[in-house]
Amino acid sequence: MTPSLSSAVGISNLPNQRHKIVSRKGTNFTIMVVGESGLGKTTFVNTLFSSLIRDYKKPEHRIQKQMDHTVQIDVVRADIEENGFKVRLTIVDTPGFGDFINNQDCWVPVVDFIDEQHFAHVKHEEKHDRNKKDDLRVHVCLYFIPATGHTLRPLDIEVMKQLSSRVNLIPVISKADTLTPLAMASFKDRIRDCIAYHNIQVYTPPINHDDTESAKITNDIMAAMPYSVLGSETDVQNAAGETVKGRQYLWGTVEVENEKHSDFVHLRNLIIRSHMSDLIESTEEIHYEKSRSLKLTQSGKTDDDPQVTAKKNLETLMKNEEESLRKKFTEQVRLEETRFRKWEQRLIAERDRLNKDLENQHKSVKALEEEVDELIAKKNASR
Ligand SMILES: Nc1nc2c(ncn2[C@@H]2O[C@H](COP(=O)(O)OP(=O)(O)OP(=O)(O)O)[C@@H](O)[C@H]2O)c(=O)[nH]1
Ligand SMILES: [Mg+2]
Repeated sequence: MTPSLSSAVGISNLPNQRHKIVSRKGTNFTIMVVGESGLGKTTFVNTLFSSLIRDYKKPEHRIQKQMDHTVQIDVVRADIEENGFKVRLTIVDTPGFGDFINNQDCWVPVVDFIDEQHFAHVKHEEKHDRNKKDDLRVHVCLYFIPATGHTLRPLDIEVMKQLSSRVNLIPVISKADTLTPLAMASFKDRIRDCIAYHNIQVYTPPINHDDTESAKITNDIMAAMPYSVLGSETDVQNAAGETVKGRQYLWGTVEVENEKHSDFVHLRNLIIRSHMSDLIESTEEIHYEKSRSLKLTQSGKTDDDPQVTAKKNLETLMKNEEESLRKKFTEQVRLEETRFRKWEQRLIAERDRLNKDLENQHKSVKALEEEVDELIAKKNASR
């Protein structure tokens, strides 16, 4: 099944994406937020967590970060589990830069963190230590762009370039409520042009041309990039009188999960639902492989080393096995879905038939009643 962009987030859908061997041990998924100070990164982290774990049965799994100026790289986690599938969701919240007169190299601690996680994993793989718990390789990095309405600043371009060579990068526009829809649309256009001009490699989902529906979803995802986001930890009343997370203004209310107000829901679906699996795979296959080769070169080994070749062959074998398992599972889900749809259709047809029968019975009862009334009237008249 191809997940629709607007469909609600359901943790129970995670197994559809990453259901392989990890199902027993669980899978790690790490998101990182980066950007200038005060753009709402920490607020966004809290908003995302509360929207994901809202109805979660175990209150201890609710994790809330203290709101304040973030001064060091902070890690927030939540273990999400449903139907036996575990996802260890981690968000790496970084201190905002831009507070200093000279912001040159402000991105160094952030990219160092990403590199260190990759290198630590190479080391741990070399030791065949499969029980290492703290795998913090970043699968997706959200870069917060201030909603200036102009275009990317040289600092944004520099940081995004540095990040995109190491990690799946998704640019987001912070505080969507501070721009009008028209200003937001042209701001997005200018950012897209700037990204293309500077050849910044932002995350692009793979397009499956054989599946027109999923190709359309992917195109829609790319058309909405960079995503505008909203953060709020406050409950407000929307126009329909419902209590929602949002921000209240004199002129009205902006709602975090209203698709007309920001791309929050689209972005959440993309990273947590529809493309989590691809973000994990591309991190392993592209970014981690790059770091691994670099580490090998640094340690004087090459990919031709017999030990390295044997390990690579084993990895390829395991990857292929995982891939075939994944395909088998997806196919099974698809068949079950089709079976369910058919059953649902039969049920609807049966309901319609019964309704029709009921209607006909109702009509004949009515006709009989009228006949009885007529007969009574005639009888009374003949008296
Ligand atoms: N208008 C508006 N304000 C927001 C939004 N998100 C966060 N804020 C406000 O922006 C301020 C800064 O938010 P933080 O989440 O601390 O920002 P940060 O990016 O984590 O800042 P640093 O930790 O210094 O890097 C707070 O007063 C938030 O209430 C938003 O979507 N719209
Ligand atoms: Mg912060």
